[in-house]
Amino acid sequence: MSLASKDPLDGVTARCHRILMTGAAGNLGKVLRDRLKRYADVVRLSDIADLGTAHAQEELVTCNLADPQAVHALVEGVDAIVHLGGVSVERPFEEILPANIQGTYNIYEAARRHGVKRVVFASSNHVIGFYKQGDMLDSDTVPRPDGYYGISKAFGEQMASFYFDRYGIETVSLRIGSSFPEAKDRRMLITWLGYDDLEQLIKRSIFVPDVGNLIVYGASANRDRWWDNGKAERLGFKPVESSEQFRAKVESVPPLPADDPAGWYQGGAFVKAGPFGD
Ligand code: NAI
Ligand code: 15L
Repeated sequence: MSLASKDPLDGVTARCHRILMTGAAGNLGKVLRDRLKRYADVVRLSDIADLGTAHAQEELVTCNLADPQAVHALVEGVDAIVHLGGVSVERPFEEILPANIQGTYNIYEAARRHGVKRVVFASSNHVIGFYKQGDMLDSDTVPRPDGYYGISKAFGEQMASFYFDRYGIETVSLRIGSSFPEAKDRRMLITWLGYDDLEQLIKRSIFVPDVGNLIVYGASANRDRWWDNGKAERLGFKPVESSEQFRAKVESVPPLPADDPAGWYQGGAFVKAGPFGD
């Protein structure tokens, strides 16, 4: 095996004492709730919404990410943070601001004050949603957010950059495509991220040493791509799933009309959300 293909997790114990996952009551939080127990003695699960009852290895904390004191207490004693919490779709700025912008600042400040050295930030393809479908982008592509939600994720990526340069807190920002049980439309045949690949990305983002401040795309090994994910090689990420299994079903439905902007841009329908409150 050549040095270039050496897995960066070789010789690394992919297990720690306590991982915090925010947004644990959400769709991806539910998927990762059990899976994260493979990598930590204790998984601290947090959300503003109901988390049910605590099972083995779990600590449950109800917490509004917009509350700095609550987030400070939430982060105490953790080794790594998987930050999924926040508004996950396009919404008015007044909703995005506390959850995603104040909330992400609170997470980084709490990480700094408690000496937490690794954050995995759930960013989004909506950071680059106003690039045309078919444009080939990479991790260094200048953001073109498709709404307030995408702007909040670009802000989170910049938070990560600052907290690394200033305080040495390492972050992997995952520009997740579409992580659902199935690819539901033509766009998702390209943006889909299966749950096993999501788990692999999260695991590597927590444990691969010396990542610095890294931005990678979260997509499976789909047939067609808009993202050159070369930076993910730093993590040794090798997706094993593919959206091909959904192609026949997706393509049995007529495509979007040619004049629908949802079919022009990488962010799909997010580009035509809003304006709000007129
Ligand atoms: P989700 O909306 O199902 O989960 C988000 C969770 O955050 C919810 O349980 C919600 O209660 C919680 N939350 C919202 N505001 C909060 C606040 N102020 N304080 C505490 N918790 C709050 O979203 P999903 O699909 O699970 O996504 C998880 C993360 O991944 C999100 O950050 C999302 O933006 C990101 N992402 C997800 C993608 C996907 O395909 N599922 C694609 C790209 C990014
Ligand atoms: C996201 O960022 C959202 O959180 C998710 O619900 C999907 O809409 C996804 O992007 C997508 O673009 O498919």
